[in-house]
This record gives sequence, C-alpha cells and structure tokens, in this order.
Amino acid sequence: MSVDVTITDAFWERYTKIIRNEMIPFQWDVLHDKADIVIDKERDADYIPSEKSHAIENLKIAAGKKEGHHYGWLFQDSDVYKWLESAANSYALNPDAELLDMMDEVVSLIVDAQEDDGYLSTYYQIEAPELRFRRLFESHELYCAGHLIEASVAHYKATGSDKLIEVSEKFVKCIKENFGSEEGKINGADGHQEIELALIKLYEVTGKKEYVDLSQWFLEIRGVDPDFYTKQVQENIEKGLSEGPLPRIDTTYLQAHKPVFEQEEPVGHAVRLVYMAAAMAEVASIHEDDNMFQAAQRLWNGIIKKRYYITGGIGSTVHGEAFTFDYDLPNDTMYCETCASIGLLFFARSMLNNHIDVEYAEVIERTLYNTIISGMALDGKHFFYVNPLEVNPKASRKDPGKSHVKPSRPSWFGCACCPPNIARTLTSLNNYVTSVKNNNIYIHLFTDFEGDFDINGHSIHLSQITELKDLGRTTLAVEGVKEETIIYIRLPEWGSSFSFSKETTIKDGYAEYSIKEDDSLVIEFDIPVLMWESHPLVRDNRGKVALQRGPFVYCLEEEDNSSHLHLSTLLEKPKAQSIEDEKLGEFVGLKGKGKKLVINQSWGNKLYQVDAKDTFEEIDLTFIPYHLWANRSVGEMIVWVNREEGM
Ligand code: FUB
Ligand code: ZN
Repeated sequence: MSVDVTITDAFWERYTKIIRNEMIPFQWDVLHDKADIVIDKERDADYIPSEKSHAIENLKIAAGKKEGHHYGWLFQDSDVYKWLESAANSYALNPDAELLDMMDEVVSLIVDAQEDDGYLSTYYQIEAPELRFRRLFESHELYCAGHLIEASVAHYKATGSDKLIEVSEKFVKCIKENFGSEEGKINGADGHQEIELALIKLYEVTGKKEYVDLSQWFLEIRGVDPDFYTKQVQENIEKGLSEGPLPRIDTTYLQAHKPVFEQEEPVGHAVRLVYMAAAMAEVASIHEDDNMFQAAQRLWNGIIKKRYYITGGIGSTVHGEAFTFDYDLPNDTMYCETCASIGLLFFARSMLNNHIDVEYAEVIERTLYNTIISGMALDGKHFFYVNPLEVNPKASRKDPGKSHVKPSRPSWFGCACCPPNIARTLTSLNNYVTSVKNNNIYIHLFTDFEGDFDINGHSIHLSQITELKDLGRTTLAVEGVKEETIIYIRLPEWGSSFSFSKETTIKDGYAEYSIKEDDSLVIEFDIPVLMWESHPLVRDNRGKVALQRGPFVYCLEEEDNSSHLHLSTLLEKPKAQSIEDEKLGEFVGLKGKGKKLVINQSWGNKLYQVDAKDTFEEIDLTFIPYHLWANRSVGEMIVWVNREEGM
C-alpha cells in the first residue's frame, strides 16, 4: 500500500529551505571542524568534550586515512549519520548536485571506515578494539548502528543507491553474529535504544523479516537480567581488558530495570524511553502483538497524562536527562530536550500505525509546532538542546542548577545530538501528515499537502489547502475516486464551530467524509484563543494559564513586555493579531490587557514586609508563538503566566 505525500505549506517550506540552504552546509562545516564557532557545553561539567566536533576526522582515522586519536563522545559518529539522513531527505525534496557530492564523500568515508566483518564504531576501532560490544551500558555502538541504518535507508530512498544499505546490512550481519540467546552470544541490548527503531526501517526497504525479529529480540531481552551490564564490566575487569572499580550502573536510567512488558511508568532517560517505546509500537503493529502494544500504551499514558509539558516537551530534570514523577513539571529547571520531543513524535506516529486515536495525532502536532521547532533558530545555525518554559538569563548564568537552561541558542554543543536530529526530522515531515487504515485515508495535520494514495489497487490524489488567519479553513480536493472511499479529517481540539460544505459525520475527533466520485470539501471553523490550566497537582502552574491558538503555544518575552515577567498578570483573554517582524517574519501574535505589580517605595531595602500593599499598573501584554522565542534578543521568557482570579 503506497502513500506519497508532499508538504506544500509555506510554513514548513520556510523550514525546509533554511535547512537546505543554511543548516546542512553549516553542520557540514562543523562536522569537518571548519566552522568558525564556539562550541558550548550543554551544561557546566568539565568532562564534556567541547573543543571541536572531530566527527569526520574520527571516521578518517578509523578508515586509516589519518593518524590520531578519537575525540568526542562515544557516539560522535551519530552526528555524521544524522547529518547524512537530513541531507538525503533534503535531496529527496529537492535534488541538487552539490548535495549529492557532499553525500558521496561521506558515504565513501563510511564505507572505508567499516571493518571487514561489518563492525563500525570509530571510538572502539581507534581506542579500544578489545572492548567491542563489551561495555554496552555506555558504548552506544548499536545506537550509532541505528543512526547509520536510518541514514542508509534515507540515502537509498533519495538516491536509489544501495551503497550505504550494504554497509548497514553488513553491520547487522556482524551484530547478529555477536548478539542472541544462543550460547556464547551477547544476551543483552545496547544501553541506548535506537537500533530497534532503525531495524524496522531497514525491514521496510529490504522486506527482510529477520530485521523486525531482531528488533523485537532487542526489545524483549532488555531488563530480563538487570545485572547484565554490570556483569559485562565485571568480566572485562576479570579478563584484564579494563580496570576497576566497577561503575554503579543505574538500570532505571537505561530502562533495563525490568522487562518492557513489566514497565508500568516512563522512567529514566527520556530520549531512550521514547525511542524504545516507538520501536515497541512498530513491532506491535507489524507483528499484531497486542501484549507489546499494551506495554507501549502504558508508557504512552504515563507520559501524556502526567509527565508531558504543554509545549510537547518531556523530561523534567537535567539529572539523567530524565523523567521524574507524576505532575512534576517545573518550568525553569526542566530538560525538555529537543531529541526527546523528536522521539515522542516518532512514538506518536508509531502508535497511529497500530490504531487511529486523535490523541496520538494531537501529540504529533504539539511536539512539532512547539518544542521541536523551538530547537532551532531562524538562521538555521543556532540550536537549543533544552527547551525551557521559563527563563531568566541571570539565573542561567549564576545558578549552577540552571546551567543547562540556555537563554539563547548556541551554535553547537559538546554533545550535538539535537541539531542534526532536527534537520533529519523536519525534512521528513511528509511521514506525519496522513495514515491509511483499512483502505480509509486519515488526515492528521492541518497543513497544505499533495498526496497519492494507493487504495484498493487504484490511486487517489488528495490536495489539502489550509488557512489559519482570522478563521480556519481547509479545502480538500479528491481525484481518482473509483468506488466509495472514506476520508477522515482530524478536527483539531483548538478549533470550534466547524462547518462543512458537504455531508460529514463526526467520529472520535475526525470528520468522516464518504465519497463515490471526485469531489471537494471545505471545512471552516473558528480558532479561539485557548487558556490552558494545569492539573492542580502541577505545583508550578497554580494560578497560571498557558495560551494557545491554532497548534501554537504562546509565550511572553522580555523584548515585548519588559523584564520581571513574573510580576505580570493577564486580565483578559488576549486577541489574535497579525504581526510582521523584521527578524521573526509574519505570524499571529496575541495581545491583551494585563497588570504589573509595581515595586513601590515601601520595599526600600527590605527583603520581607508584613502587610505589603500591592499596587499595579496597567500594561499591554504581547505574546508570540513559543517556537519563535530567543530569535531577537537575550531576555526573560515565560509560557505560564499569572491570571487574574475569576477572569
Ligand atoms: O546518548 C546519546 C544522546 O546524547 C542522547 O539521546 C541525548 O539525550 C544525549 O545524552
Ligand atoms: Zn538531543
């Protein structure tokens, strides 16, 4: 069943152009250590390698083309693979010779760096071949293999060349020779999930079921023996391959504390959890494995119902880049890593592959239009790793507990997982717009696209044009209809008063539109400003609201509203207003009346006062879409704003 969707929306074309014209060449320079930039540590810690990327250089050394040592994280190779995937995706959108040359250079280097038996991980090749696959709690060898596989699939789809797929298949053969339940093989999974997802993609292009089986094996072996990783290290010490003492391995951080079927709640490192859960949902859908699906659904519920930010971010703490506990959603110390929201996007998409539920589609939208694109600056050359909901630049500078909360986007990071992850994700958004289930077509996203769908052996063409100005409007034109066809169009939760030009039935958050011949449908609706409140147990948001209009969550920035944003209170529901800004471009802002506490003279030099009399001044508040913040100046920002009681 083939589906071929092209996004034609100006909103997303802006991003794909920035990525092609700015981000991909910029990241190429960084990976080649040719960019004139300062690399930031993602948080204050001496051990973070931030002098240079060295990622291409590591591959050259592994390939024997250069001499030297490995530099960077154990997973530095993955930066190159993600870059390659984004270049391939971008090439698929708009082929150009320059990009092809750049990709060819990297592909040849990877081919040359691969060992004869298929192994590839520059750190272990250069520095510690004796420890290959022997320190899986931290080695990231299969994580990097996963990114290599994903790059090879994208490269094959974009160029038709199977040069890199061959590298991937050779590596997977090596992995299969080393891992498995058979005597003498390694009976465990990589500490960082990723290969599980990638193997599904490899299956999709090769048709080889063994790759899904291997993915399932990795998922199911995880956590069966929580001591697996410690035993590996212990054995290395005993064999004289490494020195003691034994590290304390937190298996919860790796989601290896118990088998996935027994994991009742999302814990540990957020990116790992969602990459794993996405793979679980994929395997469940391919193998129609309800047990696996239920396990994935439990993790889903644990995130979305209790550990999920309004901006689509996840991960409440920098410690272990991790989940914490239910309703613990601090706004100014959180993590909300860009990669974690990207992983959540994958998870939501994979859940939709099992069955259609509007909640999965809403999460796709919320992550994408808010945290994920907040991860990049509009110049395509600066990135957030952590996406806060509240920032005070002074706190970021002076409070060691907030060193990870950057008030502006750095050019690059010692750990550069996020920048190329954004690039590969935003160049493959066509995968998130629609689904086909039981020969019915589902449209999840409110964006312009053209698509060809193979339904019951014939091709149906859809084109969707959307408008999100004063009113919402979507126009759907359908061609090639030969028999009754049902199209479901998601009615976003942020719309109201929907009207339809043709007969439709509303079912589970989607408008059901049944047609027997070519036709078109216009849906019109209001786009009210939504004032979200949090569950009362979210301590940080009591008495506050977060605003949303359309798919966008909004924020206040110091640039428009002066400093001490925490002293401002919203007095009325703001109104949408078109804004044209030199740096931000054209967008819909929100403007409304507010009041601001005046720090009156009675405070003098006092820190505390009994019966302080509050006085306020009236102010105008201007909100901008969250993803646009930190593109103009460095200043305060808040998403959750005080609201007047009874408003
Ligand atoms: O460990 C590889 C990547 O680095 C993770 O996915 C990110 O969270 C960062 O820790
Ligand atoms: Zn990241």
